[in-house]
Amino acid sequence: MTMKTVDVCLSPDLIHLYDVSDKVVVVVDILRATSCMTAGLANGVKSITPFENLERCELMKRKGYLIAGERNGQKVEGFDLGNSPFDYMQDHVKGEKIAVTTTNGTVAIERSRKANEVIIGSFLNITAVANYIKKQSRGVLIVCAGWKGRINLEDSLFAGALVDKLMSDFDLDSDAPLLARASYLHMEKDLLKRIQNSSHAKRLSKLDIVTDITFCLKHDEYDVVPRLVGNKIID
Ligand code: 3SL
Repeated sequence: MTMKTVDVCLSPDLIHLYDVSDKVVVVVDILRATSCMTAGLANGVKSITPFENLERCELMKRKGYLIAGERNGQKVEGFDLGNSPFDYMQDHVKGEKIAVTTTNGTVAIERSRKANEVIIGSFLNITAVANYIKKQSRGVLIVCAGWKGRINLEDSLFAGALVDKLMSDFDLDSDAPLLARASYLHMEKDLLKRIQNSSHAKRLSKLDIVTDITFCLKHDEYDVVPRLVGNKIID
């Protein structure tokens, strides 16, 4: 029997190198888009519709959606929510439909649309995601959102942590999973310190959102597995 495979795409700009049509794609943007989506759906948000384009996202307000958005880490003026997981955990968002646009996370989701299935990963739901993937018959590609086409530390480390959980059931499709896993195993003991040193954590620290970073690194807070169904991400 041929083993299923797992691979890691370290930037959405590299996704053209992969045939995702028969794959489960796990999109990850630890700081902070996919952590927000995980926390929101776990806390009762009805659905989350991702947009690459800010103006298209804004138009959803007229259709009764709450609109969430961030550019360069900062909340978009006039939007209902920013890109903090705590925005997605407020009482008034429960049962609501959210339309969201972010600098990298929603771009990575858009570019993964050709996949057989797209799911949303974060440290907050990593074990639930691993267990879900193990039950599927297809290979897996972990797509890291990175930063404007560049590779980042936190998404690569999540990819390594997920590869580590999948290794007994999956063959590795390239060297990227090996690289990501080795980095994760090297840094897992002091993840917060390591990630506080990353370029994006430094960017966010200037905005004084250290609490968000600490929260986004918590493992297994939730057991939801958000999935893209049509245009909506639902639990
Ligand atoms: O790029 C993104 O999608 C965001 O998650 C970035 S930020 O953490 O809100 O700055």
